[in-house]
Parts: sequence; structure tokens; C-alpha cells
Amino acid sequence: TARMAQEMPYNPTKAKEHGRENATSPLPGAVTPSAPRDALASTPSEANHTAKYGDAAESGVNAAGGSLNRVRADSSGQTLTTNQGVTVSDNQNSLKAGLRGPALLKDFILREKITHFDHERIPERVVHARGSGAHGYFECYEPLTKYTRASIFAEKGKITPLFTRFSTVAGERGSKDTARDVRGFAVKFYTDEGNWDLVGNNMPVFFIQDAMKFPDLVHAVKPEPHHAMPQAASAHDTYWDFVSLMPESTHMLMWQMSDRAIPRSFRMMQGFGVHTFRLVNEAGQSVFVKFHWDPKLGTHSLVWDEAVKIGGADPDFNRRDLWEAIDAGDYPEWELGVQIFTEEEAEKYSFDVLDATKIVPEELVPVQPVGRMVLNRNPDNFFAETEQVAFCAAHVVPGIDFTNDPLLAGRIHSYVDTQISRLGGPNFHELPINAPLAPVHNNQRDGMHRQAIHRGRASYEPNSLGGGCPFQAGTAGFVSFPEPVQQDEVRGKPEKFAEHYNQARLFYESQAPFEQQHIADAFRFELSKVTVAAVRERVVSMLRNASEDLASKVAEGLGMPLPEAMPKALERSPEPEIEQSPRLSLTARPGDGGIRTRKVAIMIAAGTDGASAWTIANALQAEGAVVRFVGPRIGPIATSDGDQIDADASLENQPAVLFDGVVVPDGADAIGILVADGRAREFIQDQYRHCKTILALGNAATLLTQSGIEVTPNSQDKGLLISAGGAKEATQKFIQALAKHRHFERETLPPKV
Ligand code: HDE
Repeated sequence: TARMAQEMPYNPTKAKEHGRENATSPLPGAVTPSAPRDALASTPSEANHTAKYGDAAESGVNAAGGSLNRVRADSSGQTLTTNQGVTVSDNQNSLKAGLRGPALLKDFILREKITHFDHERIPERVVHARGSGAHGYFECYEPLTKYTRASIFAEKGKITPLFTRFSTVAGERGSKDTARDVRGFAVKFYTDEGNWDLVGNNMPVFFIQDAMKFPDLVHAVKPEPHHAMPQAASAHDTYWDFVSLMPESTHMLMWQMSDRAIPRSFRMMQGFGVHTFRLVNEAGQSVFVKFHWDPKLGTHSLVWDEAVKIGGADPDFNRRDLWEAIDAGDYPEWELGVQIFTEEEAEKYSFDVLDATKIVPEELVPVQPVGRMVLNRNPDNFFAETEQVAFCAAHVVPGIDFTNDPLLAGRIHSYVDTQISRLGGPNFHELPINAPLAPVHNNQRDGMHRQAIHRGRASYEPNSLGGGCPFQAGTAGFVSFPEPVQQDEVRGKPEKFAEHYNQARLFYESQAPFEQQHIADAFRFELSKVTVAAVRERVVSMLRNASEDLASKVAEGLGMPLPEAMPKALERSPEPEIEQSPRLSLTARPGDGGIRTRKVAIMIAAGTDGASAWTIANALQAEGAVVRFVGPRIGPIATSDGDQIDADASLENQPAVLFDGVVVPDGADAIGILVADGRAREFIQDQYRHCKTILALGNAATLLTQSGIEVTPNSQDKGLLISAGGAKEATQKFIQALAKHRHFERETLPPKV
């Protein structure tokens, strides 16, 4: 009988995650309250205030799950009703006068159904429209009370539930995941002292220094307004026109043109708070802080040709990857690190820590780990959770405060404002995904879509009719750090903000050679799409100030002479502290060395040696890899030993770019079929071109040579494995090579195959 490779790691706690482990049939209407409700609770948020915060999350259970149980609806075993709970007898036919007669206006069932449908869409986010989210928790390693009174960092082992959303920036909601773009990395911590949103990106700097320029930046990168093209791409005239007139963007452009802009997985990218924030302790003392998220799986990226092809083969590539990993119980994990420094230390740096186009190099201030985030539950409903979640840079809690970064100032305003139009009014904080676990009591009332039913007469303060409640918390509440200010009102920038190139150079110089090449390739690609030559020139003239090497590579790639360097704003730049920072390379974080969740294709055709195919499949699955048998078509495929393997993917429906590696087992007939199939050769070529691990057993080497790949016995290429021997030994080598992700030593320009 046919066997399938889908004996994937199954998550045994799945039912629990969804609060269904003891489920009996829900009542009609099916709002399933599980959190104990306080009879006097005046808001849904307050009703959430149960014993669960501070609880250790059981593995596989999200600590915030309880709060959402009260609104989970489950229709299993239920009768269809209208929104008013009236049961519906016929969901197929509208009400008509006679079988062929006109539809009747009084058909309230049809009208309710269509009316609701007509309003199903809400405006997408003006930026970061395309995203994917998951629930999880934060665990504090050690008390950080020396620096902050934030309760989330108060105790070793303290658990705080959270919801995280990853996103691209420029593309629309339905655009592809693999655009060259910054990725949003937004975390909402439901702390016991209110929600803290760390709304960051996967790059630690930003394009601009002042919020005043944000609408311009976004207008420039979005599809051009006359014809609405291109979608989810920065490779067009208006974008490069703008950034080349904004030399402060140079540093960020290095990051955006690096492989970080095409992550292999959300699970394999860093996150950053970007701005300098403040921590404030119980005594009111403050230090500066930068936040970093470091993925346990290391930092890994796609290559550009692959990203382009994935855009067609699976536009949901990153979304699917996150979903499947969590679904399979392979919970992604990040460590939260902080760089802590004082205001006095910051004064001495060659750059301004209030300038969001600058990092604080780890050589100056090391990153200390303070806790970890685990994402362990997929949303029940994409719209209700991932779409309606409203992050806000202004959501801070006691112990965390802002600095005067002028970009941050604009963000403190923007996020609440944008939700009012996106989510339709000022009560979006009451949506289940946004409601804090901490109780909410204030005198705000009414507005669109109010959920809470406020009791009592007094909705003002001071009052005596309501016993003076809700009363101020005094110093126990959020107290803004009393930063002294005495300045003239001006529109302008401090001197150090005018230095734009030192850290762009630092980034480029800190990259591995293959990473530098990819940066040059990305600039070349993007600028080759720019139609106005003067814009291309201006970008290269700007790059000369950061790196002559890069500028000349790009100029050469565009077939243009090297232009004069762009005049600098500062005659004499401040001396940078360091020339190299190895931590800025993706290679600094290789990950845990395992192959869990990595996708491997075993390419089969009629006559494949079934025994070795299974030996390899089993060995890979034992290490946690996700294995697919890829055949010329799906369905049972006869093996040489008279058995069958069920191909669960085809060369057509899952091309090479969706896999991290490929194994081609032996079998003369099978190899004959594959050699004659252009798709099989293309598969092998793409795997080769994208520097992935390839194992060919026995005869399969012919498929490689027929695909134009040189198979030399003593090749330096550690990812190209040709084995005449047994599958077992070859598999171990394959696993080691796959763990390295890519074999860039193979890469050439132009590509050989
Ligand atoms: Fe945002 N940004 N942003 N941004 N941003 C939004 O808020 C804004 C900036 C970031 O998954 C919007 O709810 C301004 C930096 C993420 O829902 C909007 C400025 C960083 C997300 C907005 C910035 C970010 C957003 C659009 C310059 C990294 C997605 C929809 C002053 C630290 C969050 C929304 C999610 C979303 C404004 C710059 C990160 C319009 C005005 C710097 C991850 O409010």
C-alpha cells in the first residue's frame, strides 16, 4: 500500500490550544465564556482580569487564550441562524412570488446576509498591510528591576502573554510575502499593568530621521499614483528619486538592499525596536535602551532569484511557513536583548542616539538577553485577530518611556489616529485581540461600536456621586520621566544628524563577501528598473560616500560611468568609533545547527529505488525536517522493488524554490524519466543556483550532469553530494550540509546554470 511522508510532527496539545479539550457542545449562539466573569465588571477588559496573568503558560497553551475564550464562536453541531438568533430554514433560495417570480423586498434573511457581506472589508493598513500573526508568551530571565519598574521584567520566570504580527511594508494586503522590503515585527505584550506594544522592524534603522518625512517616503515607495504600479516593490522611479534626494536614507538602503529584506522565514529574522527608548526604575532613575529580538533558528534569507520565483509559486510563503511550524508544534522562539546605556555615555558617541538612522554598535554597548518570546498558537480567525490587532507605538507601561527621537514623536501620534479610520471609531481597544488583560476604568464613554455597558451616573472626575471613582493612581501609575527641557521652538536638526555615511559604510564593511555581492546585485537590479538616468546617477553618487567598492560595482552593473560623489552636508565628519562590526552580518547567527522544519524534496519517478527513498525520508523526519515526495505528478508511483510511494507534491505544484534541499534517489528507469522532464532539470538547476543542498544517489548523478551541473569528485562545494554508496551514510552528510542552509561558495555571477 502507498505510504505518505506526511507523518509530520503532530501537535498533541492542539485541542488544548483552542480551549477545546473538554468541550461539550456549545449553546446556540455559541459565545463560550470560560473566564469567570465578575458581575460588577464594567468593561470586557475588566472581565479578562483573571488569575491567568502571571500564570506559567503550559506548553502548547497560550496564556492569553483564556481571555479570548469568552468570544470564541464555534458552529459545530449548530443550526444556522440570522444575526438576531432566528433559525433559518432555507439558505439556498431567496423569497420569491412564485417559483419564477420576482424576489421580495421583505426577505430580511437575504437582505441581512447580503448587507453584511457588502461590508465585510475594512480599509487595509496604509503601510504594513500584508501581515501574519501568532499568539505566544514572553518569559523573563532575571529581574531587571535595577533599570525598570515594568512588571513584565519584575521576576525570574514571569510569563506575559503576547500577540505578534510580522508584515511587509509596501505591498497591499493580498501582495506576495517575498517582496524585497523591510519586515514589520510588532509585539503586543498583555502585561498585568496594561498593554505594551513594541512595534519594531527586522532592521534596526529607518529611512528618515523626522516624522515629517514619513508620508513622503510612503508615497514614494507605494505604487506610482497614475497607474498604480508596481505592486510591493521599491524598484521604480519615484522611490529612488526620493531616497536619492534624502541622503539620510543611505544607511537604511544598505539594510534594505541586503538579504535581510528577503527573509527565508519570519522565524529566522531579527527584530528591533529601532528607536532609543527609556527604562525607568522604581526610584525614577532612567537609562537609555535599544531592544533586539534574536531568533533561535538564526538569521537566514532567500536569494533574489528565488524570492522572485516564490512570488509566483507561493505568494503566502512566509505566512505558510509560520503557520505550519506552529501547527506542527515547532514553536518559533526569539530572545529579547537590551542595550542599556546612560545619557552621559550617549553624549560621547560620534552619532546621535535620537537619530533613527543610526545603530548603537554592539561593540560599544553589548546586547544582554533579558527574556524569550515563544509563539505557540495560531490565531483562530485571521480577520478577528491578525487584521484587527491595533499596535501603537504610544502603548507603553510604567517603567518604559520615550526619548525625544523626532521619528518616535510622530509615531506616538500616528497609530491611534490611523486605527480610528481603519477600525471604524475610537473603541478599537475593546476588540478582543486589543483588549488589555489589565482592568480598564475611565470616564471615556460612547462612540461607534461600544462594547462595554458602563454602570452608574458619574462619567466625570472629580465626582462625589460615584464615590470619586475611578481615582488617580498617583505615583503608582504611569509617571512620565521628567526630562528637563528649556529650548527655543525651532524646525531643524542637531549637528550629528547631518552625518549620513559612517554607519552605511560600517554595515557594508561588516558583511561577508557574498553578502556584499548581494547588496551590489540588489542595487543593480532595483536601479535597472529606474527609467530616469539622472536618478540612477544620483543614487550611485550617494553610494560613493559610503563605499567606493559598492558604488563602482553598481555603476559597472548598470553600464554607467562613476559619477562625482554627492556633496556632503558636513565638511568634516565625526570619526566613527569602529570600522567593522561582525555582528551585523547574517552569518553571525547561524542558528541551532539543526534541520527542524526545513523542507526537503525527495524527487521520485516510476522505478525509483524505494528502499533508499524511505531510508532518507525517515532519517530526515527523525531530525524534524519536513519531507515531500515530489513526482512528475501526485499520487502513487511504482518503485523498483514492486512497492509504491505516494507522491504528495509534483514538479508542477511545488517547484524547487519551495524546498531547502533535494535528494534524488537511485533507479535507472526513474532517472531516465526525470532527465527527459524539463521540469525536473529546472528543479535541479534552481536548487543549484540558489546554493541549496543536493544529494544524488547512484545513477541520479546523470540528472545533475544533464542539467548542466559539473559533478567533480573533489569539489569544494559542500552542498553538492554525489554518492555511489548507501543511502544511510549519505543522509548523514546531507543533514550536516542542509543545516548550513546555503553553500554560497558555489555562487557565480552570472550564474553558471
Ligand atoms: Fe509605522 N505605522 N510608522 N513604523 N509601523 C504603521 O499603523 C508610522 C515606523 C511599524 O503589524 C501604521 O496600524 C509613522 C518605524 C510596524 O499592525 C501607521 C512613522 C517602525 C507597523 C504607522 C512610522 C515602524 C507599522 C499603519 C514615522 C519600526 C505594522 C497601520 C514617524 C520601529 C504594525 C497601523 C502591525 C504600522 C505610522 C515609522 C513599524 C500609519 C508616522 C520607524 C511594524 O500608524
